[in-house]
Amino acid sequence: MLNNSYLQELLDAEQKRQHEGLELIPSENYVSKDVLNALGSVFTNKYSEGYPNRRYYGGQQNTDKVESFAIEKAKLLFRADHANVQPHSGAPANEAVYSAWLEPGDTVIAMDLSHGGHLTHGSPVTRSAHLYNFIRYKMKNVETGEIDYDGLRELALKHKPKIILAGFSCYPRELDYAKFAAIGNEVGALLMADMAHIAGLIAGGVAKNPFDYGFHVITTTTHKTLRGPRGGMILTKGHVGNPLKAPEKTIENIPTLVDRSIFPGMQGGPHMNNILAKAVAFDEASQPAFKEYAKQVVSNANALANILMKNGFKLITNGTDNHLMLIDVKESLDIDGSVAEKALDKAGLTTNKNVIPDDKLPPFRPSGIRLGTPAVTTRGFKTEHMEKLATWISESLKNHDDDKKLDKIRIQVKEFSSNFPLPSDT
Ligand code: DSN
Repeated sequence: MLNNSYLQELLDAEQKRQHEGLELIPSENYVSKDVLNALGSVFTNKYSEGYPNRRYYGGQQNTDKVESFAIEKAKLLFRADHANVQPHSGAPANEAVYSAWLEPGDTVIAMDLSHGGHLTHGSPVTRSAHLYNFIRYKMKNVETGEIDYDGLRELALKHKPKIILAGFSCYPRELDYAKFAAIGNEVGALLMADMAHIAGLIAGGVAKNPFDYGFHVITTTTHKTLRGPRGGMILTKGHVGNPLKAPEKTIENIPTLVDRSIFPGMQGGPHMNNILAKAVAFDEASQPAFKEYAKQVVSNANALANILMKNGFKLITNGTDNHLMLIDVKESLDIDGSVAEKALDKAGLTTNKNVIPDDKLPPFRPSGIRLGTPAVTTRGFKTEHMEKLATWISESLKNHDDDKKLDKIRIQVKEFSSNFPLPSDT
């Protein structure tokens, strides 16, 4: 219990919200009790600037072992040569790679935000976009989700990017990494993949691993499908050189360049409680049960997408290959994503409004809502439960202005959810 009753009330209210509703935001998940315990552990008291066996503070006999454990587990999970587990989240992980490899003004080719890319892939509102020159590629066909690889190659030949970035935060299909790699190799670009959304699917063996196609760097968050604490990580090929000598900018030196870019380049002390929790989560993701989880996430998403489409909803790319889907609520029901998000919230179903490709509506009331299955799968939902979920989504959206109806659905959601405990309850 917290001493401050106001803060305890807020914590209780959030516990209740998470128990009684269903989390459908595809970038969220429910962590295990062990991950929560690690986050709330005394490692939060410790400063550990530097890396294992090269710290600027004493008392590192335990932190060094924890961080080394997390690094080795991450390398094994993703078939990486090197892992930096210190990034505080995904945005600093991406910035650290840019800063390790680029000079101001250099060019990066990345996916357009409205076609599924992320803010940190060059959205004009970010600091990186002021420092570097971002060029965007898009889908060629929004009905199938096929990326315009010919257009991407033309852009690469014309602009000679230093980085080609594959990755997304709202793209429901699998990328063709071999095509990215062929284009990147032709122009001598660093091949970087931002796998924040699908890291757990890669670890669980149900999504392709960009390293198998010649990529040099993967960035990710650790809290989405990977089901760890909020945080980031950079995985690389290459070899760690002399940490005291400024390395030349070669692909072989990427591990050293990245390490120096994170610390001391842009972060100070790593959050060791968080790194302990990452170590726990990577260990959990190495277990056979995690493979089953990852498989179930994808089967559930596929089932949910198909039922929603059968119920007349328009999905961007007409389905999904991964854990997420994007409903065009403007075309489906002539409402905007903000109205949809609010209605679903009232029914106890948490989603987020999202732009659709080349959206004509603004980001605060875009045409879509994004949803996914990582969290409900953690609670034990199987494909046979997707029909019920799809009916609630569909009924809530169709009755978005009927509070009585939404409240009825919320009670049904609450009753049903009570059969599916959070992992931290058990
Ligand atoms: N905010 C994350 C997401 O929801 O996809 C990306 O950073």
